[in-house]
Amino acid sequence: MNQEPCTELDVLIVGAGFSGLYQLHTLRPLGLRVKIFEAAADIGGVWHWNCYPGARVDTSSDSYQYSMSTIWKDWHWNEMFPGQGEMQKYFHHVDDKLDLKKDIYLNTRVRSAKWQECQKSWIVTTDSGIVVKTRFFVLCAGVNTEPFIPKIEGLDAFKGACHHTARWPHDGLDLTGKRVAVIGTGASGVQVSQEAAACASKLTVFQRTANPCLPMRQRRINTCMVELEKHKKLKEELYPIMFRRMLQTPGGLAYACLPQTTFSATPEERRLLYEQLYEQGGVALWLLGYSDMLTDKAANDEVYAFWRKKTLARIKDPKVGEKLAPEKPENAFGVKRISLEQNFYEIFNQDNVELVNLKDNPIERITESGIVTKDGTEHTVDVLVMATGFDSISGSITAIDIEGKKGVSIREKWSQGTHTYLGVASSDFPNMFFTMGPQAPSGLCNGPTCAEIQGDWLTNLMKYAQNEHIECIEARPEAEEGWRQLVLGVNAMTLFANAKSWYNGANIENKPFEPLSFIGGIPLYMQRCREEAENGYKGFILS
Ligand code: N01
Repeated sequence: MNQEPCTELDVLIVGAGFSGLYQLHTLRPLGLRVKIFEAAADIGGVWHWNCYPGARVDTSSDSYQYSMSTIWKDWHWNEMFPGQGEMQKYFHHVDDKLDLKKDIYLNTRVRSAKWQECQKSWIVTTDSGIVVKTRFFVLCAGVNTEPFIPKIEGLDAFKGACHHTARWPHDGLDLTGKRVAVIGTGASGVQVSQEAAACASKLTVFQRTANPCLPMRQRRINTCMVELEKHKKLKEELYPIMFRRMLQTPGGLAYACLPQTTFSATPEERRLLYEQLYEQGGVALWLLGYSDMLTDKAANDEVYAFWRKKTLARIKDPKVGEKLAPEKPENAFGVKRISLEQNFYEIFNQDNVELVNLKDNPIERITESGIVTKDGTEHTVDVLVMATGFDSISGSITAIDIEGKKGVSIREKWSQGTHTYLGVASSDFPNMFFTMGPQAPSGLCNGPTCAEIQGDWLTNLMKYAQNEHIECIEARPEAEEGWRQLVLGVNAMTLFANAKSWYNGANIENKPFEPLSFIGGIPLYMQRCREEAENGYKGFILS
C-alpha cells in the first residue's frame, strides 16, 4: 500500500474497481500525477465488498473481464460464473500485470470535494485526514456501492448478527446450524439464500416482490492440461473477435437479441426458441430472444408465461409457487435486473426453508431476537441478512459531499433529477468526471465494457486538454439538457419506463423516479461520444 503523503495531483480517481483501475492504467502514459483513493482494504470494488456466502458473478466470465491481452493471455477462469474469491484473484492478477497498487491509497474514503474557482482545482478530503488538491476529480465509485438498509422499527435492537450483503464480515460468518433470515430477493438475496438453505437449521426468506430468476447453468471450465491448452489457443484466436463484437451489442456483451420480432415467428418457432434459450441458461432468455421483448408487452408476457410454467414445475407447493412466480407479476419480465439462480426455487421444497411474502404479511417490527410480521408471528433468528440493495448508480457520487462552482452540492443539483452530459460530467462541476455513473450505459451494460469505453474516452479528453493547454472542462447546461432528453426519450420507448427497480431509482424513498442509465445501447452511446470528440468537445466549455 502506498503510504507516501500526496498533496497535489493532476488526477484523483475515486475507487479501485473495474473502472478506477482501468482509468489509472490508461492515464499513466500521459505522464500525469494520478492516484486512486479507495475506501476498501483491497482493490476489486464490489468484488471486495460483496463477500457474503454465494456471492458470484452473473455474467459469463469470458465477457466479464478486461479486453487487454496482457491480462487475459495468462489468466484462466475456473468457472463460467466465477465466485467472489476467484474475482479477487483476478484483480490481484490485474495488479501483478499492470503494477497498479503503488498508485492506490487503500482504506482511504473520500468524504468531500470542493471546487476552487480561483485555482481551477478540487480540494478533496478523506476520512483519514488526507487533503489533496487535484486538477481533475474522476469518480469511478461504482454502480452498486452504497448499501441501502430500510428503516424497520426495532432494527437497532436486534441482538443477533445483522449484516448487509455488501458489508459482510471479511473473516466470514458461518451459517451452519443457525436460524437465518434473509430480507430481499434480488441477486444478492437469491445467492445468499441458496447457500444458507444448505446449512442453516432454519432459513426464512422475506420477499417483497417476486424476482423471476433464470437458471445459471454454472459449469467448470476445462481443467485438465490438454483442455487448458486447447482453450488457450481458442482464446488467442477468438477473444480479440469477441471483444470487438461486444462493442457492437446493446449490452456490451458478446451476444445480442435476434433481429426478428416475436409475433413474426410462428408459435412453434417461438416455443422452440424459448426452450433453447432456457436450456442455454444464464441471461439467454432475457437478452437473446426476439428484439421486441423489452418493448412490446404482449411479447414480454409470452416469455414470462413460459418462464413461469418452467418455474412452477420446480416448486412442490403451488401456494409457494404462486408467490415466487405469480400469475400477475408486478413488473414486466426483465425490466428489473434479471438474477441467475442455481437451485433457488428448489430450496423452498426443503423443510428448513420458509418463504414469507411481505405483500400479504408485512414486517411489523424487529425485536431483540427476530422479526415480527403482521400476522403476529415472531420469526426467531440468529443471523439477519439485509439483502436490501443499494442507492444505485448516482448513490456512490451523492454519498460524497461534492460542492461545485456555485456552492451547490451534486446531491442538491440531482435531487430533482439527474443532469449529466454523456453520463460523464455535470455542469457547474468543472473538471469532475464519472464513469459507470448516471445516464451512461452503466446499469444495462457489462461492467468491464462500460469501464473501458468511458475510461478510454476520458483519457482522450485529458490528452486533448493537455495538448491544447486547457485548464478547465465543464459540461454546457444545454448539452446536458439535450442528453437528458435523449436518456428519458429512449427509456420511454421501452417497458423499462415503468420498472419499479434500482434502474429507475424506485427502490430509494424520495429519489427521483427516472432512468439512471442510458439504455440506447453501446453502439449509439459510443457513436455520440465519438462525435463529441471529433467535433472538438463542443458540448463542453473549455478554458
Ligand atoms: O439488490 P436489489 P441486490 N422490505 O435491489 C428488497 C448486482 N449484483 O443486492 O423488489 C423488504 O436487486 C427488494 O424488494 P423489492 C446486480 O446488478 C450482482 O440483490 O424492491 N424488502 C429486493 O428484493 C443486482 O441487480 C451480482 O420489492 C426490501 C431486495 O431487497 C444489483 O447488484 C450479485 C425492502 C433488493 O434487491 C442489486 O442486487 C449480487 C424492505 N423495506 C448483486 N427494501 C452478480 O452476480 C428492499 N427490499 C454480478
